[in-house]
Amino acid sequence: MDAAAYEAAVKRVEDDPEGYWRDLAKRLDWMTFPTQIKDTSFHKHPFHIRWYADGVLNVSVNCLDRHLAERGDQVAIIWESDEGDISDNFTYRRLYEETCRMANVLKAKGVKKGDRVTIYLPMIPQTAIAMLACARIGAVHSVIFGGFSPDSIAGRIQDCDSRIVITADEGLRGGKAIPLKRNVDEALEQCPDVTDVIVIKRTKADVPMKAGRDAFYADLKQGVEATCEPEPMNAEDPLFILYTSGSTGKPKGVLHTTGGYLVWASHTHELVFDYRPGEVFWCTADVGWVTGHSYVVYGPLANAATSVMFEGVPNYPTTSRFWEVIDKHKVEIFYTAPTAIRSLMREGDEPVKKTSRSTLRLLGSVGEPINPEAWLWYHRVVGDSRCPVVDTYWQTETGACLATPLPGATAMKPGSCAKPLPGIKFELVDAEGKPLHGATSGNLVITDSWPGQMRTVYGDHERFFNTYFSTYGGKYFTGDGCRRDEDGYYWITGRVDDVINVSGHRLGTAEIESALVGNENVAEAAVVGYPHDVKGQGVYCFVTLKADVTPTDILQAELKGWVRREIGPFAAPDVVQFAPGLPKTRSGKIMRRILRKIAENDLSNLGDTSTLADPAVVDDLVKNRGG
Ligand code: 6R9
Repeated sequence: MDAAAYEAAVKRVEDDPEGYWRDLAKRLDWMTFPTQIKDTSFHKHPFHIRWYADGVLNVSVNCLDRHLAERGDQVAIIWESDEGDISDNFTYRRLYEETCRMANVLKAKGVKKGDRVTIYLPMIPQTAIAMLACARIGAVHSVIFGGFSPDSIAGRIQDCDSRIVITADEGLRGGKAIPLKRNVDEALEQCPDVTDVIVIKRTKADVPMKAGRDAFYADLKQGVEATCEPEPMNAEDPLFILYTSGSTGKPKGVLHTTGGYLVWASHTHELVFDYRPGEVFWCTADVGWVTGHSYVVYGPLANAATSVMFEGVPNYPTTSRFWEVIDKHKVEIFYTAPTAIRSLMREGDEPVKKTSRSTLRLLGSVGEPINPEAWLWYHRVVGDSRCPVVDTYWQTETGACLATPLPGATAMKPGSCAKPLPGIKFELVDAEGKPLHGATSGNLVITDSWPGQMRTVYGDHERFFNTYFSTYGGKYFTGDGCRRDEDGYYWITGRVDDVINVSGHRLGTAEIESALVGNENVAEAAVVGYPHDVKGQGVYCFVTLKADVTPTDILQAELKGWVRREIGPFAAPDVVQFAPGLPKTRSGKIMRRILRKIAENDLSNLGDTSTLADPAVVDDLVKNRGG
């Protein structure tokens, strides 16, 4: 898309929204093409978000069947193993047959349209196959990132009342085995309603199998047919649930539906990455996060792309790993996260320069703000100054990309996600919700719906409204702060709520606090993020111990390990500081602003502490800063 085409699209969606959104839906194969296009209201009475509501389609047909005639022998997924010892190509035909087999296995287990299937798998092709198999029979998948702990798995299984779990014996990441089956076993002690666990063999490790509940997929698959009738799905039938952290309470089950989600994922995959038929596209995200859903699986496959699925990590076996994989599989488009870029940048240019990367045409970034230094290094060293960088801003809630520079249409400014895509209406508002104009900073809201928007919080529609639409009445609040410059470019400055972003992983500080107070030694905890060179943000915990407990280094380490186990290794605190008291207002509210400043070591800016119930606690916190 060039600049004129971008302007024309922005104008068209303004002048003829129905027509624009209807045309966009034509990129999919429908069993019944929708006559109802957009039917949305962000206001409480009435509040609803529906797209293409009378359309009928199946996501797996759009990702597989419709490509078979012309691209059956084209590679759909290139799988690259952790060690690099195995790579395996799945053509569209093979992926189709494997998906049908898995769909038949699920059916044989009694899974029906609308049932929730939990997927807790490593980055192996069977993960994509499991997702597509659910889509084929109309089951709703809930993928849980392999880094989550048994407790986190249990919470997610219970929340969506899922009766079946697909997992693997073990995962492999950076040469380390991850005990997936063991984690599931432990989680299921709290989930008596789960009737079936399907186990895929990845490492062939010996794992306990519970009779009557657990079965190896390899056995279930024997003799199963490689065709399976797709379930006709209404556009607004659920496709998946993905749990994500918010500023309060337990993680929310973000629900995406069939038609609008796939339109938006496939449209943005083509538009944002300027995807051209035959190209190899590599998104490094884990399928356990939304980026993996939309840009490893659904977007690329709907577009008949060749998508790389990478099991490993950026720095194993060597810090050239990413670049070697690019050369090995002749990757044209590469999409990763700022935290990976920053950690590789620290290793210097040599591990990059010794590889060719001559196939690369476009680079992408996602997950957190990218600092200009990392952006410039990515562009200059990785992309040899010849590949545009698309800094794509979006969220689990938004389904797929919302804002990014478009190669050929928008000039790039390092660190800015440029402008919203046609049809996405950004607005900056002040704390009272008053719209701000021109070059300014404010809270980022979106004033109208787009097809890829989440439809509800699973099982709690009220929470959906309250979380996103009640702060600034009638507008979707992203939770992000943002600056708009004199050219109308947007610069995301990070979350303004109690969500932190650690290595691109979203965490609610409330979740970590609740894990900490679950420890028998802890009376109270307050958690904040602070700037971290590689991870973007680090986790800083202020912990008040129970009266009879002695603060020791051992206890500090124990609490870090505790959070690791309670939530997952990626949530492990960087700093635990024991605090005899936390700064509170007289009404008992913890003043997080002050804690953030202490964590950031910005001690000259603590602001007014006179309203605190006990201003002296601040002196103690400052004196005993950790780090
Ligand atoms: C896709 C994804 C969403 C939060 C979002 C924002 C941050 C994502 C960004 C970015 C600046 C970008 N974020 N992309 N900030 N520039 N290009 O990451 O979803 O895990 O739900 O995180 O990530 O703060 O609100 P999710």
